[in-house]
Amino acid sequence: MKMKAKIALALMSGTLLLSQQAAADTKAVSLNEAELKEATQVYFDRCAGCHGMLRKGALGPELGEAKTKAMGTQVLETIIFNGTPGGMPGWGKSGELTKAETNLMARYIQTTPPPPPEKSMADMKKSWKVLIPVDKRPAKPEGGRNWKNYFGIILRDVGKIAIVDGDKKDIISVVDSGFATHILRTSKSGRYMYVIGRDGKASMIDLWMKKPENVAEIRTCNDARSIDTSKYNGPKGNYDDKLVVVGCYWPPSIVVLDGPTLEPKKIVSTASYTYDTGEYTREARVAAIVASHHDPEWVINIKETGQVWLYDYEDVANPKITMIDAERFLHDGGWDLSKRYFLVAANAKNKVVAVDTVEKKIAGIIETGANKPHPGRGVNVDSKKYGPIWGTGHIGANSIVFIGTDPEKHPDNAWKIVKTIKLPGKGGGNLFIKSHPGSKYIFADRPLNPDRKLQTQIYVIDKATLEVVKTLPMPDEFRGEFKTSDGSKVKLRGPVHFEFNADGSEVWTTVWGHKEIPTAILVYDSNTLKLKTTIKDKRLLTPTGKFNVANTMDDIY
Ligand code: DHE
Repeated sequence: MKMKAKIALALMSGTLLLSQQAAADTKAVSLNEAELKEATQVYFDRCAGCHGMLRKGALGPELGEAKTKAMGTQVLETIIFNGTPGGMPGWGKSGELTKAETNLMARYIQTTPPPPPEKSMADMKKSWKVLIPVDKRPAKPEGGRNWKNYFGIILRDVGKIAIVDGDKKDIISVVDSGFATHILRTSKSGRYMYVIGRDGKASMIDLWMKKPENVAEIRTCNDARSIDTSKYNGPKGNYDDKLVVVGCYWPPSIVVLDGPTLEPKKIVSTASYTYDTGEYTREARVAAIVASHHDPEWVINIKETGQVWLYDYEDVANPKITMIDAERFLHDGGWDLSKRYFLVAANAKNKVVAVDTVEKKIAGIIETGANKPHPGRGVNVDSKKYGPIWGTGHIGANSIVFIGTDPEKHPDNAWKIVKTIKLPGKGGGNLFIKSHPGSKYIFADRPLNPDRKLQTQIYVIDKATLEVVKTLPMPDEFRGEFKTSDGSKVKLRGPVHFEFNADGSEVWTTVWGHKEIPTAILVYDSNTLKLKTTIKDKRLLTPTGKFNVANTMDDIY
């Protein structure tokens, strides 16, 4: 079979299945010690998130040796370099991997994966540091700023967080965090920002300090994506600002920490059995976590086993866990408008699962009709026509779907798709969608679309009509080619992720970019859609997620 045809077949199949003829072309591959070391690190940094540490697949397809060997180095190289229409990034095209690194990775994934390291409570304790003890921290907010309108902005590739004043639009401080920092969440009071790095390093920033700084840090595991805090205050006790939970990819586990100091309190392994076929799954990773407002519980989504765990943290040493069978492979999601139902994407199955956190059972499982729903936290709209609805976009398709979320007053719409709209142009690439009660619009990005024009636009959806009414192009100054230190030329990836200021009058997005090229925060009026300000600074390197204190405290989206 010709190489082009083999690549087309691999792309079309989505699961990278190959013909026997392709298998006949394979040759044994081997890596020397230095190559193995480098490739293991690159795989961990770039590939394990989607394909799994043990390469059994989740958001991305499984990469078992039999399959990858059958595909051969050249096919794999082409896919790694250019990406796929199903949403795999083109690592070479974006300038993140060189041709040599692409070749190395194509060979590496044809070898047996090395066993990943384990981690114990003793390891964790060794890394725990209280940098500023509780009694040495400010007794009240310092600096006279409106700290509840601060934004924490992830500077992904440099492992830092920029704290930006949402009123004054200046960067107050830039704080170190973990490797390839992923997300942050605030404590219930908003005072602390809790940050998680992909290396499992959790850190906490005190926003009451004149110049916010880290006050404690700990390495909870080797690979993590989620963090949240306890947010229940009611008849069962006041847990505001008391506890923190980290969701680990490897070792697959839940780690509970003390809120004010990050002292480790409890580790619970999530390795378990798939909900449907009952297969033992060592790599049962923790995806999204949210804190319930109805009970002292976290909603914890176990990706590979397809279960949602309601983790009751009242007795920290002896937690109670309600295991709810849902769907594989759970990824990201958010609350409905009432904050009773949690909607999470089982993105490899093109489904959204709605969990009722009061009745502690599945409320509905909805087929989205499109490839790989990826809501971030999703978007909530109180629609005149449909009642409360929640929406998500897709990585592998241009559909945005809206689901009815009110079984009491709008039972005919509950847990059904009430409306599907299409983003203009072909292909998906959407990662995040967001709104706020203070805005008439919903904003959607599309940084993974292969088409340069579609990739660099913001899509504006009218909440009243649920139609795309406008596209906002990335400003011209970020559109050209930029030179990196090794002389190569890169194009900056388009706007990614949105967050609103506290009253919802502004929507902020960022030019994702490249780790050597400073980019910017774009601040739009969320109702007139005018670009109000471009916040530029040489420290703004790869800004990705943005989290406003007031909106994160109260889960507004
Ligand atoms: Fe994320 C949320 C996992 C790639 C930016 N991402 C999440 C959540 C999970 C997840 C499980 C939900 C956390 C929660 O709510 O508790 N992300 C993963 C991956 O496994 C994946 C696909 C591949 C990887 O290797 O990490 C991945 N994520 C990315 C990116 O490439 C993004 C765009 C930039 C980056 O950090 O590398 C990215 N993810 C984000 C952001 C959120 C997020 C900004 C939070 C969205 C919000 O509005 O709350």
